[in-house]
Amino acid sequence: MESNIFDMGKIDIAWCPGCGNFAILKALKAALAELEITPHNLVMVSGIGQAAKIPHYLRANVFNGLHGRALPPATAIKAVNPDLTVIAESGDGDMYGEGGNHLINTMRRNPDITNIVHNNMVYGLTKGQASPTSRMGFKTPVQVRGVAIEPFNPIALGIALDASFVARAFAGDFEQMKEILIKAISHHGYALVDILQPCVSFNKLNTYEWFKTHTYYLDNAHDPTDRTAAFGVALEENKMALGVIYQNSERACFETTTTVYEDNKGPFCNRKPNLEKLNDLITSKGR
Ligand SMILES: Cc1ncc(C[n+]2csc(CCOP(=O)(O)OP(=O)(O)O)c2C)c(N)n1
Ligand code: SF4
Ligand SMILES: [Mg+2]
Repeated sequence: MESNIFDMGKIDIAWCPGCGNFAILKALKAALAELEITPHNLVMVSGIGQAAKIPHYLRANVFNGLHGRALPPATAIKAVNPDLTVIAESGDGDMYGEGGNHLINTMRRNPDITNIVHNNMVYGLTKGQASPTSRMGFKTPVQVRGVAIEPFNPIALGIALDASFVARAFAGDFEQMKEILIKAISHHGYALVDILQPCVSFNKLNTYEWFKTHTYYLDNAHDPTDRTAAFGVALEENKMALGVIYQNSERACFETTTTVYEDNKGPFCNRKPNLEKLNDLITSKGR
């Protein structure tokens, strides 16, 4: 097998054989290597879940946060050291359910981070409850009569909030997934990549075959800078579009608009703490 600078050597991976997470991990490592990013310059941030274990399976700096709370530390890490490549990666339950409020406000804030979501339409780690993206009618040990509400649409949400990069990929297509990840990581601003990922143990509805027959690739006729057209694509019902659906490269990033970089462009993490100011804050004199 071809070696990759992000390989961890012989490690135990706690995913089921056949899980779509393996292909996502491989595609991410290949994309990072092609972009010539180095492990010491990469920070992987995640929450809790099967997908959220991914930072433990590649060589990089890791911040493993609370359930649903990957985006705030990812935003902060990038803000204090804009030279780093920061990837926030978790599952659909973690990012779209528990972390939904952070998702909304991170899209609005537009930090220069990549947000990869393993969308298996189920809670995998906790053994098969419905997630926000579970399809109507999906039966689980908790939703015994089937899910009764429409699934959450992360692509439509991203376009509605003018998230600066919104894409969808499929874990069953390695090459396309890698290409989409390369574009997302290269994008300057917040980039959402929703990856359709089969969970072979707890989702017997949304299988590799189901995803294949319910998706199609956007062709060159689609202009990702056309927000209205992108919104139309996001709302399509029969098949889900794969590829870069929306991109707005005009939006300023959080790191460039935050006041700490107004007069001094050097990374915040390299500055000496202003102890006098800090003391004033603590003693309330600075209020
Ligand atoms: C505050 C809190 N609530 C609930 C849980 C239990 N819990 C752990 S992972 C998880 C869902 C994970 O689902 P998803 O993000 O889709 O990841 P997957 O396992 O499917 O990859 C839940 C509900 C928790 N750890 N913390
Ligand atoms: S439970 Fe599902 S998501 Fe978790 S490792 Fe197994 S197949 Fe993958
Ligand atoms: Mg999930």
